[in-house]
Amino acid sequence: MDAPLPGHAALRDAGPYVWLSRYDIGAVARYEQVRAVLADWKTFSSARGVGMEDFEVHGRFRLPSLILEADPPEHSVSRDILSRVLSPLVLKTLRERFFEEADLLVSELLERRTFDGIKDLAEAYPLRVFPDAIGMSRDGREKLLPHADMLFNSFGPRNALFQASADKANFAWVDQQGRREMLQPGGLGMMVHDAAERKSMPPEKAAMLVRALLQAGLDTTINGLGATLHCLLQAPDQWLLLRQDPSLARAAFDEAIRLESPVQTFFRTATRDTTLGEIAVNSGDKVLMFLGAANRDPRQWAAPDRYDIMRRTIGHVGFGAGIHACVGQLLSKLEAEALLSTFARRVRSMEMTASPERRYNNTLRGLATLPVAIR
Ligand code: Z7Z
Repeated sequence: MDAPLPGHAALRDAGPYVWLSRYDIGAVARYEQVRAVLADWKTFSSARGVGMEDFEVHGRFRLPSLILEADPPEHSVSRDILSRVLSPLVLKTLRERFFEEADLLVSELLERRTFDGIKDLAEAYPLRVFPDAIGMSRDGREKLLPHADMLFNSFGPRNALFQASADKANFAWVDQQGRREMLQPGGLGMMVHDAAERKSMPPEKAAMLVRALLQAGLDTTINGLGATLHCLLQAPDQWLLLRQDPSLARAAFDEAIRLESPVQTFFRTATRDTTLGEIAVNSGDKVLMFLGAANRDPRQWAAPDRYDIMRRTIGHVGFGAGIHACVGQLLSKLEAEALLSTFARRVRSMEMTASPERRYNNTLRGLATLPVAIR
């Protein structure tokens, strides 16, 4: 069985709130309690960090995000700006371009016949459309993925994985990319600046919101696309369903997000004494939410380990829930729809040509390689 799954089952079965003495943190792995923590932002705060470190105890390792690591009312201002910029109306303007790029990429892959489903598809597609949609400069885009790898490692312990990725990341460069003068007119980045200005938010803060898009929008979507391809390769019946009806592309993506949960974990900090499933939670506890475990909780899902693109996936926590639910999810779903529906329309058959290799990160779950052949 896949490595984390027995551990997740043990955590769910151990109780509604579990103490992890090795790290001195609390954890929730059942669907009901993960939802309860996500829903109650007053009791389970993000402002002291959503990684393992408590900002009030350990200090801040860099400027906290104005949206991820904030509570209302500060959070609401940032959220409002980003949700306008990532609204259905704005995303409609990207649609045609996203489908054209998908068509070009699938043509190239059909000509090659064999390729790496991670590097050549799951990474290649977002790298072609996402930085352009933001309007970021051409130079240095190859720094985005090493940076994201470091960032998602930084939410976990300061272990060897984190250290190795930190050595390859360039913080200063990424911080620069959000500035107005670095961005193309008409892109989402510039729209963030314009919306921020209307709310009298200073330009340095607007730049941090653009940074949030760059940090949060690429690696997450990549692992979601990689997970979908991997799921489809392992479930030929579901691949057939998708080929027969490519309009199921979004459903295939959403179900892969539920099943594989590319973002596996996140933390909150308890702001008062409370209970979870009648177990005491102490004020100041760091609470680790196992999103991936909740998304396979048999207390919530029928046949939770089955990839079923006809399933009602509503309510899964792969994009979070509550006030911090992924603000960019419509953008990621548009990328998925464009790429996967085009792929399903044009590819007649596909198979894995070797075993995939896992990629390791303290927060993200995904693959390093996925060798495939298509016709
Ligand atoms: O920089 C940011 O504001 C930021 C926001 C969200 C960075 C990362 C994320 C993020 C974290 C996105 C976990 C998805 C999952």
